[in-house]
Amino acid sequence: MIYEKKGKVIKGLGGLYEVLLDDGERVSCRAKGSLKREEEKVLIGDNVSVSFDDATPDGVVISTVLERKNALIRPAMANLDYLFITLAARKPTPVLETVDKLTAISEHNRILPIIIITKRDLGENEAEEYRRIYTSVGYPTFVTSSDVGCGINELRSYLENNLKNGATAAFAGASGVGKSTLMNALFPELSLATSDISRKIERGRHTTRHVELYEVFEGGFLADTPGFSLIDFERFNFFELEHLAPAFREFGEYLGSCRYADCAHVGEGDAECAVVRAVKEGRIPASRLESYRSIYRVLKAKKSYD
Ligand SMILES: Nc1nc2c(ncn2[C@@H]2O[C@H](COP(=O)(O)OP(=O)(O)OP(=O)(O)O)[C@@H](O)[C@H]2O)c(=O)[nH]1
Ligand SMILES: [Mg+2]
Ligand SMILES: [Zn+2]
Repeated sequence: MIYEKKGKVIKGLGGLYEVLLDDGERVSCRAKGSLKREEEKVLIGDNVSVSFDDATPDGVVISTVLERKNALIRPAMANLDYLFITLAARKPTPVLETVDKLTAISEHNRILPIIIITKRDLGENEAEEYRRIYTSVGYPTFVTSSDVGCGINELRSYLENNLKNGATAAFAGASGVGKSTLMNALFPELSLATSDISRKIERGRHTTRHVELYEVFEGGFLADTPGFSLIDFERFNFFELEHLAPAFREFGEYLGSCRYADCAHVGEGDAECAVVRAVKEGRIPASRLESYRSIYRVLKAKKSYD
């Protein structure tokens, strides 16, 4: 007998996927041939149909990927509602441009960015500086220390209130910022592997090596993901040049007010550019405009090649 069941892909390693079926059962299976090609590859977070064929021993396969809300390249996941963009107050020193690339990619994909600043115990001033930047942009921002246990309860309540009815979230950020450590502090039953930065270098840096979704609270999903150092706009097509300014939400109220309708906000004159003026008056963080300009340059150059 052949029959189908629906479920959600929660893990994938070496072509073997784990699917949490809607009836609560978990199955381990491969994807059918056409879903192995790069462009149609199954992603963690995908809602899928699994086909069961009782007549053959290997008769369980993912047969269809259901329509996606969104799909990200870094982390490679589908159907995200929230992205917990994680940076450390210190160790490693954050690259705000990477953080801002992640907020822009989230905005473009209609995923709500949430900023998490970890390791407050190592740099209170830095943590406050980053908190100011991202609260002024308008993102929910949490400052935590897994070492001394601060900020954990607030974050847990936020998750409890927002991660339900299948809502899906993922931690993303550089290797060593403490994503797995924080997930363990929030949900001790997960017991995820973590390791310090010097040991990471010995082991080839990354401790977490695959994306995995965990069911937390009632029907909410949260993923731990491997850290990355670079979000390469040159190599990957995250979005086009015209999508860039709208992905910086705090620019929004100024976008119609520049002197020239086609202003790209890359000049220095605050008489011409309302965004530059807002930065000079302290209404937009300078680091955000810098990140915007750096991504702009890459997307602009890419556009002139084609
Ligand atoms: N002082 C301090 N150290 C922390 C804190 N959170 C995590 N760490 C340490 O930071 C190191 C890296 O933590 P991990 O949780 O493995 O980092 P990760 O982001 O999951 O790294 P990858 O899996 O490689 O992406 C570990 O040595 C942790 O003990 C914190 O709040 N304060
Ligand atoms: Mg990890
Ligand atoms: Zn402008």
